[in-house]
Amino acid sequence: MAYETILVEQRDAVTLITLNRPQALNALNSQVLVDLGAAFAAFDADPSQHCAVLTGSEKAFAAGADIKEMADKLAADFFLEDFFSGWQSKVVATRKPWIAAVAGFALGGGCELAMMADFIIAADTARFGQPEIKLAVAPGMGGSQRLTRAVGKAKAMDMCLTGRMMDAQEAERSGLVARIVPAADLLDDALKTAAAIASMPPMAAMVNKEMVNIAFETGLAQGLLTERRLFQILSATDDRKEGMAAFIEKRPGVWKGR
Ligand code: CO8
Repeated sequence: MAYETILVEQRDAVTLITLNRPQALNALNSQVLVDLGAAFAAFDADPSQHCAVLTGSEKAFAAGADIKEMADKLAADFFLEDFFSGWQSKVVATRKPWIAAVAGFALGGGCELAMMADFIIAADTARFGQPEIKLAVAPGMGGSQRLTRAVGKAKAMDMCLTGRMMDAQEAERSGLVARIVPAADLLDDALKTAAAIASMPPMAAMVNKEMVNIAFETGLAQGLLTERRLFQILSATDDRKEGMAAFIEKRPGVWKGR
């Protein structure tokens, strides 16, 4: 399928999605959401695909929501369109694991999109920020919530109230990114990591993702109960039997995906 604002390719079991609006530093307009929604839905539905990588360019993962598209909208437009809600239903709703590989600017909606990923691998050139306050607005795609959960109140307040950028080292120290790699190795490293995830039993990968996400949605007792129930469900899969047999027989497992 051809997309207007992104490039999509399959590398074995890994889907690579590249934001492709270089003239606007990959600013996220409505078409990007339409394209990403379709690409993530196709990825989720394709039984040959088990992990995805979302990346941008060397200069910018994404420099934010598209300010030019939003500038003339009225409050009623934002409200009636329930503007930004599609990011939750079309991107965050992806059930299979995916990684954001971030180089350069990840600002505003760009930082928020990266935080929708299961984790972020950052190039040493990556810079994260929520500069919306400088436009007299505030994050609208999850920044105030996901950034606060990732880096804590002090740093999140610092970022949102000053609009300053955080470099890759600070982002790793603060828990926003999983690891930093040299910019030249970013894509290779992210694709290798995705291939490693894609080689795992697929249902187990989806359940592990769901379990970790539940930690952000519920209290400890309910989270622990849900974890046990999901663990018990996984134990009924053919892959669980195969995984344990393969370990005992000292051979790699062969997964059915169920
Ligand atoms: N939206 C639209 N276009 C953009 C955006 C953006 N977020 N960011 C950059 N561009 C465009 C520039 O306008 C420029 O286009 P042109 O060549 O036609 O003038 C092109 O991309 C290249 O950008 P620069 O020339 O500015 O490149 P620099 O290297 O000089 O600077 C920066 C790079 C620092 C990243 C700079 O472009 C910048 O500050 N961008 C905006 C960052 C930002 O504020 N992001 C947050 C956006 S707001 C948001 O995400 C959510 C809520 C918004 C609600 C608004 C309601 C009205």
